[in-house]
Amino acid sequence: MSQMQNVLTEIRERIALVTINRPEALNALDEQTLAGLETVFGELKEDDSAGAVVLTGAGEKAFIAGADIKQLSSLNPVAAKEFSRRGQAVTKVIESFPKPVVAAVNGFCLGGGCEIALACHMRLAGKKTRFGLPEVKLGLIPGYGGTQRLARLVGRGAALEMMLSGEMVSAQEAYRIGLVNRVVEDEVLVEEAFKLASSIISNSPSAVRYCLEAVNSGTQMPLLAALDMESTLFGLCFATEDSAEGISAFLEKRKPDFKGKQGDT
Ligand code: CO8
Repeated sequence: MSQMQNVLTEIRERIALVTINRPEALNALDEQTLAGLETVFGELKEDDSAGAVVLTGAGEKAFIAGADIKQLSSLNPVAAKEFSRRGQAVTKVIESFPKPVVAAVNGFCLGGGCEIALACHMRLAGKKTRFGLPEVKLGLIPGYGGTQRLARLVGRGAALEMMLSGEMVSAQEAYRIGLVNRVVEDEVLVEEAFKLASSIISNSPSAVRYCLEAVNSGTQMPLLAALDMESTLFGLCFATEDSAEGISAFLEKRKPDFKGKQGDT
């Protein structure tokens, strides 16, 4: 694994802990940090020693306090569009990652940081966490997918309230509107994210991958096409050793030993 100053990676118990590491700037996303995230996720995709990712921010104050506002100050409209596309590319890498990505959201989760959290597959928040899309206060709109992913996750009304007011919401409010899966004590946030990731990776890796694919691709399709894709993926499960093992283990009343390999068919 590459080790970068701004993005740290450590693999424990088959789970990669990826930490955004710019605590002095509340982990704001500058170009180097975005590139670091892209590199790390690229490497983890190919790394069989990690079956899931937990993403968090260094220090106690912030997950990510947004895009680096200093870097935004010099942009013209063309460069700003490119800047938005660059961040969107990173959110797409995370969203379409073939292994589960759990955000352990600690402290401020604002702007581009909230958009990175939205791209993760699941979000756990510490009690002190605060979410917000404050871009309107800077004369901007969210540009790393926030206008689209937040509305799809929590619905138009709640998403527009956050976006148009620019105000932060508490972890509890984020839970109420469906922005986070769960709120836990701040001290055990990463541990809880690991527990969730660990329970997921005890299941069939190929089935987990197909679930992610079905939900990620299917939610962008008309329902009938998405249902068709679900059937195709369901069929493909039967080309894996995992389905044979999972079904046999149930019938033989034992724990399955999943390998996550494709079968011959
Ligand atoms: N960018 C750069 N530096 C930051 C950022 C940021 N987003 N957030 C905090 N910092 C820095 C501060 O400048 C400060 O640095 P220094 O010590 O050198 O002055 C350090 O982090 C600590 O911050 P504060 O002293 O401000 O800490 P407070 O506890 O007083 O306040 C807040 C914490 C409330 C989080 C405050 O820092 C804040 O409001 N930050 C900005 C939040 C924000 O507006 N985020 C959205 C940014 S815009 C965005 O993300 C757009 C994404 C899409 C872009 C599309 C491309 C065009």
